[in-house]
Order: sequence, then structure tokens, then C-alpha cells
Amino acid sequence: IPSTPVVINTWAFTDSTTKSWSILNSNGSAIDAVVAGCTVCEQNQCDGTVGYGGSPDENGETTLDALIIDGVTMNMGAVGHMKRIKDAAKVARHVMENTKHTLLVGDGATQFAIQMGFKETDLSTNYSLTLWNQWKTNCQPNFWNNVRPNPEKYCGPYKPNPSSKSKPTSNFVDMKNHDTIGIVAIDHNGNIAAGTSTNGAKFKIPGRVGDSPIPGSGAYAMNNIGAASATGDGDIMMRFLPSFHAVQAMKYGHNPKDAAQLAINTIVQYYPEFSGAIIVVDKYGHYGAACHGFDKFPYSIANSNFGKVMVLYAEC
Ligand code: SD4
Repeated sequence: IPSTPVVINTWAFTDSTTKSWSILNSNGSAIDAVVAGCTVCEQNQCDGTVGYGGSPDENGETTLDALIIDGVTMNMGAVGHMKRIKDAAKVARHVMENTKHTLLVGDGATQFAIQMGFKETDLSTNYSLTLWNQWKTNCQPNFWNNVRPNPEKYCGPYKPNPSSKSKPTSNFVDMKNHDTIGIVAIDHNGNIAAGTSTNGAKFKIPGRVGDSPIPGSGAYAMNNIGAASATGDGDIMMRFLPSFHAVQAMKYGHNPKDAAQLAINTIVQYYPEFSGAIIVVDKYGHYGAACHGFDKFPYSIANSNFGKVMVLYAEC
């Protein structure tokens, strides 16, 4: 049964769902719910793949991507590859509310965050540095470089190999290891918002920005239709704007479950080995999810029908 207000987020990140739901339940806005839910995951370092201290790049540094979308005004803000600032979702909201830009990246995003009063701090932890050291010790050809078929052992720093024609397929075989939070919410006024937060892909080439901060890819929301948010192999997914695709599919009459499946199917046609998932909600609170490349995709939901936070599963 559809019901609003509603919050849905990727994975079993139920602390985030609980936080977002408590805001919606006390008449808070969808934007507040989305930002607060993402922030909880950043602070909890959800699965080591949201917030500080995870997914070190080739140089061992953790960088953050986040996006916030207001489906009422279609105003959006995002940060990509942001360094040394923990609160990626809150900074994305500042980009949305305090600038006319949509996406700030790298050191520029950091400087903006500092001007907005955020604290600069090292995002590395013992955990992220251990991961990085293990990676360097067991140095394999770096997946993210096009040198994979090359038998010569290779770890960063990145050197482009113009002679190689190989294309990456998916480095996201084990979905347990890289779980972006994506949240979609509808508040008491029927206003819709969506957002994401992640530390991206492990051992990425420095400078890499994933799908999560890209409007239409990591998330999308339009008040008169609904919203969606995706997680998974961002280097592949951003080529298809799956969240935009799903929202458009609903516009043309598909229900959320079918819209989710359509967005995933299009990617699979080109990249049968990709791993990823998407959550979709329409403006009435009907919801659905679809996934590919692993067994089951858990996602979390709260609305007044359930009266509590539930974890549901999509079969992939
Ligand atoms: C990325 N989409 O940066 C993110 C990672 C992710 O589940 O979602 N993992 O590619």
C-alpha cells in the first residue's frame, strides 16, 4: 500500500532510515531528512564505504562524493573528490543553497567547505591506511588502469598505458565492500528530495569521481513524478544515468518496480558483468527496487503503514 511520508535508502543502513524517518514524522522537510540520513552514515562510516576512513585511492587518500536534490525547485548541490572534510552531504547542501553551481570538486570543494565553516581534517584512519598498505604489498595490476592484461605487476601511481585497449567491466563483484548510501524521501507536504554520500571506489586513480554526485546518476527527484537513487559500479552506471532513467520511466507510466528494472536492464545490455542496484519511489509512495550482479539487494524503508523501519530485499 502506498503511503507518504516515506523514506527509502539503499542497503540495510537502518540508523540512517531511523534518523530520516524521525525528521519526516515530526513534520520535517524531505531535504532535512535526506541530509540528516546521509550524515548519520558518514559519521557511522557505513560499511567503510561512506564517510571518512574508507576506500583509499592509489595514494592512500580518502575522498568523498555527495549529492543533494530538491525535487520541488530542481535545485541541486554536489561535491566530488572532496578532500579533508567529513561532512560531504552537508557541504553538498551548502553548494545547493549558497551557490549557483551544481558540482564542486577536489580542493575547490574543500576550500568552499572551509569558508562555510566546516573543519578541515585528515580523512585517513588506521583501517584505511591498512587497506592501502595491503594493496601495495600484494600489488596486482591496478584494475582501474587499462593495463590489466599486462603481466607486469603494477600499482599506482597511475601511468596511462595508451597501447592497451582493454576496458574495465566491473570491480564491484563483492557488493559487501562498497555500499553508497542513497536516500529518497517524501515529506508531509508531498515534497520529494534525494541524495547520496560515498567514499567511492577502493584504490581509484586520484581524481576519480563516481556516479554518486552526478545528478541523474547517483540520484534524481522530481516532485510531480518521484525519485530514485542508485548504488554500485559507478564508473559504469554514470554512463546510463539510471536514476534519471527510472524517474522518466515513471513519467511515461511505469510503476516504480518496472522503472527500476528498466534502468538496470539498459546497463546490463552493455555491461553484463556490472554490479549495481537502484531504489525508486513514485510521488504516492509506491516503491520498488532492482539489482544486478549479486544475489539480493537489501534496502531500508519507513512509512506510516509499516510504522517502523523495515529492511526489504530485491532479488537480483
Ligand atoms: C561509486 N557508486 O563511487 C559508488 C560506489 C557504490 O556500492 O555505490 N558502491 O562508484
